[in-house]
Order: sequence, then C-alpha cells, then structure tokens
Amino acid sequence: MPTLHILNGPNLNLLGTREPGIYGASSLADIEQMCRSHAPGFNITFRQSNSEGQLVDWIQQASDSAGIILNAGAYTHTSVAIYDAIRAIDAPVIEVHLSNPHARETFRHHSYISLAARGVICGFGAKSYTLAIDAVAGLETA
Ligand code: CA2
Repeated sequence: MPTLHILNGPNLNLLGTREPGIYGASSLADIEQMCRSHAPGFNITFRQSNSEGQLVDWIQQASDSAGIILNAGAYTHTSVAIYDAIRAIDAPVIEVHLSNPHARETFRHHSYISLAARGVICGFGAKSYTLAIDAVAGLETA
C-alpha cells in the first residue's frame, strides 16, 4: 500500500480546545480519524510537532512516499528551512490549512510552503485534509 504522511505543525495539538470560530471544533485526533476513514487505500502516518527541525526531518524521511499533506501552522509564513526541505524531496507536498489565511491578517498572506508545494487547499476546516487526500489519490492514479 502507498504511504501518505500527514504532518502538522505548531499549536495544532491544541485544536478543539480554543478558537473554534477560526479552526473548528474538531480535535487533531478527530481529524486523524477522519483522514484514516477517508483513505483506506493508503498506509497513513499522522504526526504533529511544535518544532521546525522535527518537521524538516519528517519531510526528508518522506522523500519516497506517495505524498505529504502538510499543515505547517505558523511556520507556513516564516520557514525557509521547510521550503528548502520540500524542494529537496521527490514526494508531492499538498499544503493544507483549516482556515483561509488570505482572509486573515496580512502576515498570513505569504506562504513559503506554497512556493514549493504541488497544490494548496485552505479554508474548509477539517475537510481541507480529506480534500488533500483526494488530491494525492488523484496523483496516484494519474
Ligand atoms: O488555518 C490553519 O490551518 C493554519 O495553518 C493554522 C495556524 C496558523 O498560524 C496558520 O496561519 C493557518 C495556527 C494553528 C494554531 O492552532 C490553534 C488551535 C487551537 C488554539 C490555538 C491555536
């Protein structure tokens, strides 16, 4: 079975506890369950870290996988290191966000991830993740 890595960045472990108006009521565990149910044809790894270097390590290790779904959290707007890691691997990276950063503060309008990602899905809450799974599945069969 092809492996799909779903990587989550800083503070996403807090989902479901605060700011439900922006990020929805689902916890990260709920989103993981949703992703697993949505993608029976993939071997899924689902991880979260608050550390930029850990995310870089996981991206490098996923180089030969079917794809990476990446919600880099606030590192989206700051991390040249994650941008470089995405550029350095073969696997397609789909950038996802629960919220629509373009409808928020101006500092969220720029994404280093978008410069290197295969595609971007944002603004659909937890559904952004399942839409991204569909996108990777489409690449698999293309
Ligand atoms: O909308 C998204 O998915 C974001 O990647 C979420 C990041 C934000 O910095 C990006 O601009 C957009 C922040 C995640 C913080 O998550 C929290 C969850 C609960 C309570 C507080 C923060």
